[in-house]
Amino acid sequence: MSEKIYAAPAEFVTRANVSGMENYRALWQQAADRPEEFWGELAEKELDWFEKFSHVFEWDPPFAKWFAGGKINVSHNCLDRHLTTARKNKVAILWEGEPGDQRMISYQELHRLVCRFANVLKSLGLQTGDRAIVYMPMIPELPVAMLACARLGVTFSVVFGGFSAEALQARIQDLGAKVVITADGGWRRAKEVRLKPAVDEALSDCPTVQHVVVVKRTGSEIAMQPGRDLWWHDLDTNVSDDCPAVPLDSEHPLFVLYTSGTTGKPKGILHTTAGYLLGNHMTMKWVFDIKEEDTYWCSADIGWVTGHSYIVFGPLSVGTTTVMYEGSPDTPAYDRWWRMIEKYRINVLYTSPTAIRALIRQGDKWPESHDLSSLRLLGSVGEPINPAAWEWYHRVIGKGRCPIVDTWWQTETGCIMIAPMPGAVPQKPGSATLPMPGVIPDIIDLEGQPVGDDREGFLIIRRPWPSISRTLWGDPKRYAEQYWQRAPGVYFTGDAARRDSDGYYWVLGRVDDVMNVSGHRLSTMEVESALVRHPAVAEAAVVGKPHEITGQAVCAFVTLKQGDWNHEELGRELRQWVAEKIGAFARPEEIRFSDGLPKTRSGKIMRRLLREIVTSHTVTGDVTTLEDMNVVTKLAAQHDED
Ligand code: 7RM
Repeated sequence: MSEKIYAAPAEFVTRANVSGMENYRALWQQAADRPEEFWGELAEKELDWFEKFSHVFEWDPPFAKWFAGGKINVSHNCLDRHLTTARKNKVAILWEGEPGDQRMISYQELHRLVCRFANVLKSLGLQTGDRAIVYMPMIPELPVAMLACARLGVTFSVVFGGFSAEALQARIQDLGAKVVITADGGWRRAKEVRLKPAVDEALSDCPTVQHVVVVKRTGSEIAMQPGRDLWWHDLDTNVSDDCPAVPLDSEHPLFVLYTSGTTGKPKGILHTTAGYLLGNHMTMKWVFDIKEEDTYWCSADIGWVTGHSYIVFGPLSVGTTTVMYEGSPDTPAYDRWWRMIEKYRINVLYTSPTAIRALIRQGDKWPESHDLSSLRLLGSVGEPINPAAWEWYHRVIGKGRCPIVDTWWQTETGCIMIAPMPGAVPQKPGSATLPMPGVIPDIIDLEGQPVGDDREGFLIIRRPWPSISRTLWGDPKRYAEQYWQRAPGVYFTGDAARRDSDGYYWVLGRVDDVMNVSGHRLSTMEVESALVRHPAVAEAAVVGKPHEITGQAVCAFVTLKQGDWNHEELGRELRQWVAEKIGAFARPEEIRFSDGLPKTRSGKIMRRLLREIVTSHTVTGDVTTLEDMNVVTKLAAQHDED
């Protein structure tokens, strides 16, 4: 691991929402010592309530309740409360479509759009407690639909637009949705991603669905089933701009987000109202250090939790300008993002290691041909970021001026758990650093005992925090088993991690991303990290392959930067390289070059599939979260040729 420590420049620290380590420590300690007072005060001060809560926290393990007795509405907190301030005509959503169209929607205008669409939902018979599925491209109507549901207390589930009809159907059925909100299609890589045909296919067996509302985005030919399917723009012609937000219980179900678990059945992670909102609101201020004048961009897709929390609810709750981009970073060319940062003078950029590595692969000439001087803070999420990518991000994008917040969290945690407050906590590349106030992590072994500093183990969190997922939709038993029983009474994250002597957390990946070579525990990430430091390597994924002698052998899948490489020579060089960087025991037995790696739609490398390829030479497990099946087919076929 890198030994370098990066502190924020003095001018950043002076203006930061939290400045200096002492202030961070004081906040954290206060939350640890008196959690109810800490969260109770913040909830009252930072959120707008219709009725104050009577209890801050109730705990019937493993089921938590926060701010019971309170009445509140997320849509009101994201919109209405800004309308009496100077923010009313501030841009709330700054949207750019892939073809280059753009929309700048003020808080006032967004409020109007949300009220109108909430009235549309009402006219279709939706009421508090009903459920809606949202299956849309990255267009402004997507957050409008989410906020309209939240306004009425209609529990929604956003299904990422890249999911198939089959995956969509399973989610509609599990949620028992009354309405599906969709579009004809969206734009990605200059091609149409068609959505409505998948909805039609999914609805062949979804008796609960009464209506489908369709946004016209691409204008392509689609089928509309009379009576069932309705155009958004038709419904929008005859509704009022006025729709009061419904005062909802603090624990009212806000949304369900499905993630794939280890079994075939998707897990519906449930988030409720007040605690979820407070977690997002606070971390926007603490981690992204949001200032009134900021233009903030999270490049995730809203179909992923990062998009829910950090494109929609967190940013709008604090009243910032949130940028939203429909398409892919390479369309029309690899400088699309840098072009947007220059054009809109974006100040904060939040993206993923996988995106960073893909951009590194294209060379520095793309970012270097744009003025990125508006940037003041960078963020990373989704995977451990390897120090080489961190350093590139810091140097080439941040010009050495911008702190990087490496944010560790999960769909289940609702908001950022471990990350630096950038004006307070110096960064070490590859470490998510220190926990947020109210978060008490630890690292334990198989027996549940803390392992102490510098030792690997399971990352757990000792106490519930406001934005923790409340249950799995329709399956409280599975919730208890998966998260609270592996180590009794504490939240089990499923990640491996270690803590160094400064208390910094180094998340190593999912628990099973660990190899055992000749008795040496070796994280796949450590080897990957070494590989991507080699100038020829763009990305690497490492898995353990069964080996008669060493138990497991290291097998590395590698994609290369542009160039003319001799694979045989380079393979030898890379094996030697890893042996030098880590030790001879880590030397990969095999290096396989490929054009791509199997990834989830949110960009996480699916090592599980690679493990299957190297052990059984086929893939039989759940592949519904895979972004591009071709990558796997090619990798499996490549083996047959060997
Ligand atoms: C936000 C999100 C959660 C899993 C988590 C980790 C991994 C996410 C980081 C990270 C190291 C990070 N939600 N992960 N962020 N690992 N450093 N900064 O990604 O539910 O989709 O995934 O992602 O393994 O458990 S998620």
